[in-house]
Amino acid sequence: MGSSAGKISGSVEERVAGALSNFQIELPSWGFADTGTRFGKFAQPAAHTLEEKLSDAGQVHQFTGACPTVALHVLWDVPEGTRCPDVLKLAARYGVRPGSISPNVFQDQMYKYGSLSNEQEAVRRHALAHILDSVRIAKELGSRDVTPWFADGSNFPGTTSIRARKRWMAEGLKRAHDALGADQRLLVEYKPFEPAFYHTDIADWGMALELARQAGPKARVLVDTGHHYQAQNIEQIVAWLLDEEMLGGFHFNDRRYADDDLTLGSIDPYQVFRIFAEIRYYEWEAGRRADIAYMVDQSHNLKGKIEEMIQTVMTAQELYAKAALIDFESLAKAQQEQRLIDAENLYKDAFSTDVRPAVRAWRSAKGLAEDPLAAFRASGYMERITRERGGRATAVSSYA
Ligand code: PSV
Ligand code: MN
Repeated sequence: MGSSAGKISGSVEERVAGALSNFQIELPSWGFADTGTRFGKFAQPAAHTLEEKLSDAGQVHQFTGACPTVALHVLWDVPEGTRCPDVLKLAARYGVRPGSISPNVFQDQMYKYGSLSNEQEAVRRHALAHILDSVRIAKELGSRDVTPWFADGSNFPGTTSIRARKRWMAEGLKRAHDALGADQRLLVEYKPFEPAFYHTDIADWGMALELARQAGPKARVLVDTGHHYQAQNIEQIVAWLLDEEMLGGFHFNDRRYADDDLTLGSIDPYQVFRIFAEIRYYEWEAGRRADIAYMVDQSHNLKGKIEEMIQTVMTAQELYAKAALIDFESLAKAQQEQRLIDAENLYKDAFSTDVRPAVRAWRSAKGLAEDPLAAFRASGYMERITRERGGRATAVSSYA
């Protein structure tokens, strides 16, 4: 077990630098958009156009150096008639590239009772056509991952055939998979509830895994950290998917109750650390990097959207750096010898190490500002977009 490639050696600074140099995280375009809750929106100079979203995401990348790609949602960002070369040009102007591509098969009226799992063949066909179109868009944008998420499910017992829906979903995903280019991947996301509250067609990681396997060799599972029941052991799911070589990526966020989309690590940073620890442990054993797309899936209305993304990336970097400090050789030995306290303390020592000085040193060495948040605040960007976009932002003053 363990290869020389995976040996833990070097100072904290060196280990942190080694880990962070290989750690990139994708930003969601919708995290910069003018969103709120179903009770209303609070005005801030959010992005209204794709150009504004790319510009805001470009700021996060400029100051963190860790976010070169932006996840796009087809309906919101690349609607019919959009020319992909124009999107590429726009992204390049702001120093980023298109990342994963999400089809949207949940907003149109026709998807009231589902998309790929809908009882009506015509709706299934329409949803598949949109997903195939998304695969084409991904190809034209040079995007590797296609990341469909399905709101499919039902709200009341007995109202639909769960087994038939399972087969339709499997069939649709297989067709989508077969349209992928050689280097592309289909990442299957699961979610146990919302907007469907009785059953969801892809409710958990086991269903996603089975569907990904049936779809074909380019399909993997996408773990959105908010899409689990309370108290679920997410790092165990991660460990299983790694061991099955089926973990494709993450949608990161934190949660207190349900799919709250709170800032990563704001509620339970130790859980994020444990997830990263499982990944680093796997990589140490395998002697190679796991092929994982790290993505953020958060959209905020109270914190400033750009600042919140910078905070998220900084938090992810710190927690990833802490996990990189675990001495896996000693951990494996302690596990083998059943020295529980020693094993657990290896986690706790790494988690309690203040890695911020090492992270700052890494940023400095890369020519980045040591404190990306302060640097962004000093840049004048917020003042500029507040002037430019300010007039447009309108708070919703009442809710129904
Ligand atoms: C659904 O809750 C989800 O997590 C999916 O990933 C969507 O693409 C995303 O949120 C944005 O609505
Ligand atoms: Mn998600």
